[in-house]
Amino acid sequence: MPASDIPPNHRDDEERSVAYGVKPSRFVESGGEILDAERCLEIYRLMVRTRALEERTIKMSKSGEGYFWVGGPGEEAVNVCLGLMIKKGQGPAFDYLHLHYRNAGLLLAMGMPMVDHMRQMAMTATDRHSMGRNFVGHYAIAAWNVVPVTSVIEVQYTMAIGTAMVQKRFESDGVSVAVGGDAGTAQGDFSSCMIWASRPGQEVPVLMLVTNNGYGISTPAHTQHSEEHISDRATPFGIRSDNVNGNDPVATWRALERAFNYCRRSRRPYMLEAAVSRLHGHSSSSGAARVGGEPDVVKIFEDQLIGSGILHRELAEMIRHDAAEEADAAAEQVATEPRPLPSDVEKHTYAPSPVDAIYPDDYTGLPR
Ligand SMILES: Cc1ncc(C[n+]2csc(CCOP(=O)(O)OP(=O)(O)O)c2C)c(N)n1
Repeated sequence: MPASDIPPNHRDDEERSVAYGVKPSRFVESGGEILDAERCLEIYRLMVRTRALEERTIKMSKSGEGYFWVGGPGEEAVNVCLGLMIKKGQGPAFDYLHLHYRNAGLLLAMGMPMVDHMRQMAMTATDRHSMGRNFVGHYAIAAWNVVPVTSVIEVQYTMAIGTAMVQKRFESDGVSVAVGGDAGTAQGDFSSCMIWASRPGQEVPVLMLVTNNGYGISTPAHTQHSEEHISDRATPFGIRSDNVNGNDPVATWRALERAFNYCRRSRRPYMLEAAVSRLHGHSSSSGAARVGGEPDVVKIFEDQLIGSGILHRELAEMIRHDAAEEADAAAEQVATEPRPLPSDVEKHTYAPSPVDAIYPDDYTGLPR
């Protein structure tokens, strides 16, 4: 986009420039792309909040305040940009989300309060996603079309076909977004998704997003993949594809924007692969200690914004401080909340359904 097309923004920037004597840019240029300053600051703030949430939950896994940890430090840019683009709502007129277990930033960008994530981490009875029965990051929000996340990797790609078919049938502009890691793409569900999404004349609007962090638990991707990019696999299926540096929020925003525009308008599939870092290993099972040598997308973006005069170091510190306080307060809140009772174990296996003649209230599948 030429700089002249970028809407003038920026009373805030002007105020900052007076305060700090810096002449701010009205946009950030990176990876051959350009994004306006206001949007960059919004993305930055959400990335910082996501990182604070992830770091606090890692601490919970070590302190005994929570249990198993898995999450997405290093994937903040992809998640936040994606979350800000979602057409949020319930039913086929809106986007459906078929996620895996590293998407906290996406949900925060959509407006989820931190405490909703913390409750799952602490497995409290108040956890809105699973009532304390599932791992952290395994969201389920009917009102936002967030299809329950399962620990069984890759099945989300085949489920996305179903919701995309419904969206196409309803002639909406909704997109079914499926997100997963690189290793999982070796599974059949990923191929099934490509086949079903690209049937001639029956294509469906699935956005297949692959976050490639270079590992499947402890197996390095380069020992498993001979293709240069996973996204190259889309070509023989006639699926449009691209790959992007997920450590570059500006380039990531633009790549996602192109992907969404294509799926919304053409009602066809698109595959985007984002190269991301894995900053704390696979999960708490491998210790979740900070890994050295991986690029840190939050730090990279912060330096870019400071270099462009859009962000001042003191303001960055304030944003980080506020985010850490917010995460601490959420962790403190859930510490005193009730845990599930053993007597509840058979409840809530399926959602109550008035059309279920036998178990309209709470079908557990078990004899009463
Ligand atoms: C069907 C299935 N097979 C194996 C596993 C065990 N498992 C959990 S995470 C994981 C690695 C996934 O790696 P990748 O798809 O690259 O995603 P990442 O965790 O790196 O984001 C595996 C093999 C699983 N959960 N489900």
